Amino acid sequence: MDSKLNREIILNADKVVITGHTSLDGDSIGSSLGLYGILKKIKNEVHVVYKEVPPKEFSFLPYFSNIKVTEEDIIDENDILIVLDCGNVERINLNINVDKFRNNIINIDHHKSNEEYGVINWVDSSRAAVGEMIFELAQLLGLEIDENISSCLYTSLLTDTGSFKYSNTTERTHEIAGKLISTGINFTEIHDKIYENKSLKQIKLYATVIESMEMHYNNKLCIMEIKQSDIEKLEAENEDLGDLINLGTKIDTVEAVMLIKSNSEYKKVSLRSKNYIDVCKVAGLFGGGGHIRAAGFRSDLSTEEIKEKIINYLKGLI
Ligand SMILES: [Mn+2]
Repeated sequence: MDSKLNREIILNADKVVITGHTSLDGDSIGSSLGLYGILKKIKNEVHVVYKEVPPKEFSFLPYFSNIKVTEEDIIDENDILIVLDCGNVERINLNINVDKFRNNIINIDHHKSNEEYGVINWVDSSRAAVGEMIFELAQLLGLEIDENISSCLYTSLLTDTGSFKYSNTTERTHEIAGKLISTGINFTEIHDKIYENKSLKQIKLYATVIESMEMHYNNKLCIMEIKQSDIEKLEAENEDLGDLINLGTKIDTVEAVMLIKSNSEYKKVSLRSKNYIDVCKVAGLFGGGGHIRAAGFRSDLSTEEIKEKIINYLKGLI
């Protein structure tokens, strides 16, 4: 950790603004609110600010109602902006003139690709979640982690490790989780709020998608489709669509999954794989991209044309 990251730098600032990356997730928002609770113990002027409205699924978190949403550039000369879980300037969930205020930015992150855009850059890719780093920061500053802060940081650990199952989870992650639990948090409730909170519409969407499943190559390729008309019929919203693709990866024989969301103008296709298919390459066939195990693209081709191209490409590979 950078030794410049100390109590003085916090206390000397006029105000401390905390933000995360765009498309907020559990780590970004959990670590922001956790840090807010920690710094509030020594400073009045601490704010969590995003330009995007935070997802309401995290509204159970302590301090959630203190979040300020604004598109204005609210950083002044003697302020500090702490950016959490955000690898590059483009993803900062706040409008700020980075060139002008570079010396005000503290960048705390665990993405390997972090571009070190701050005056202090604490980047540690061995950390499962930024929530872990905020826990360490509290220790360093000698500030107590109470139950409210623990709920935030536990959410950050839980979501970025997929409930402590991804390979980024370490002994230290579990040690920190243990210390958070010892403050008395209701971890069962946190788990339920995050994972057992689907709306009825969302479950009905599952049914539609499961019904559309088409299997190829000895059940190794699963193709699913959801039409705009299905979504409208159920009066579902975009945020209800998030994890539909995981229905395919749950099948034991499946290696690759493709979910086609179609409306009258274009198709949006999401791709996932489990072990060996590089779906980023598949997306590349259509001008898209992403990661080896998760990728996507948009296309004006018909559903049949997209399917055919992908099925042909995977011949001999899957
Ligand atoms: Mn993260």
